[in-house]
Amino acid sequence: MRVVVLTGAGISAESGVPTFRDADGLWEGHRVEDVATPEAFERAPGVVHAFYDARREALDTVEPNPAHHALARLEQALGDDLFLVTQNIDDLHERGGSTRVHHMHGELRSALCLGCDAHVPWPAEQGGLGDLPPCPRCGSCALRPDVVWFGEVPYGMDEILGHLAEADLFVSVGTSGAVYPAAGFVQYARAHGARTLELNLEPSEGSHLFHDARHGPAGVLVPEWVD
Ligand code: BJW
Repeated sequence: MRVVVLTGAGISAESGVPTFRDADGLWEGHRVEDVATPEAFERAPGVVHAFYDARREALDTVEPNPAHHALARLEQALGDDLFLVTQNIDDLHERGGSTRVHHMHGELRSALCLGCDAHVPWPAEQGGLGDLPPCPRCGSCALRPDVVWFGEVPYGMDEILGHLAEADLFVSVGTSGAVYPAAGFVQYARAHGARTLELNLEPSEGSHLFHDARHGPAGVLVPEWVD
């Protein structure tokens, strides 16, 4: 059985990583839609760097939860028949034991060079704007967070769509279904014959598009489903 699992911010919520659209959904008064754009980075790079610096630093204070560990067990059981794609830029899947994770919206611990397009590790011991060293590949002073902002194309779409088209089962965990193209994966997988299952705290915006849905905390629902 070929399985595609899509995860969103809700899977990391029980680890203490805030989601984007729960509670007031604001970061220091900003909506994510106002911070996570190339225009915001051009207009106010310091604000955008501060947003990502704070989240990167917070990574050291959080741990994977039973949902991340359960998906690592699923990888051990299914091998190459599991394709795990996450919208999250944290590293909790990897720290929970998953070895193949497709980060469609990028990664907090990675930097993207605007000079040569290289993906390089985020510089150690470096903080915000002005402290960033030049790109280790080309020497230009143009590193930015290696994340996918609104208006940019998520990473590896061809590979993702290929796996969705081949999937027997598509499972969506902890995502609001508010952001495309990830919000459209359920319809794409269904159109190609997959069974579809939502595991989310509450019905998402696209809940009605799934064959089956279970609602509750990911830390309970995912282990129940995997084991
Ligand atoms: C729990 C829980 C617990 C809580 N247990 N559950 C079609 C229609 C309309 C608009 C568009 C469209 N196509 C494109 C657009 C524009 C745009 C878009 O979608 N806009 C919307 C606002 C409408 N999309 C884009 O611009 C994308 N690019 C694009 O489409 O390029 C064109 C193209 C695509 C494909 C091929 C060719 C061309 C790019 C989108 C980039 C999104 N970037 C961000 C920031 C990433 C970096 C960062 O992290 O800062 O990604 S925005 C933010 O939202 C982040 C997230 O990954 C993403 C999704 O959020 P997520 O994960 O769903 O979190 P929440 O908070 O929304 O939901 C959490 C859920 O968990 C809730 O449901 C809770 O109930 C639940 N939950 N606790 C289980 N314990």
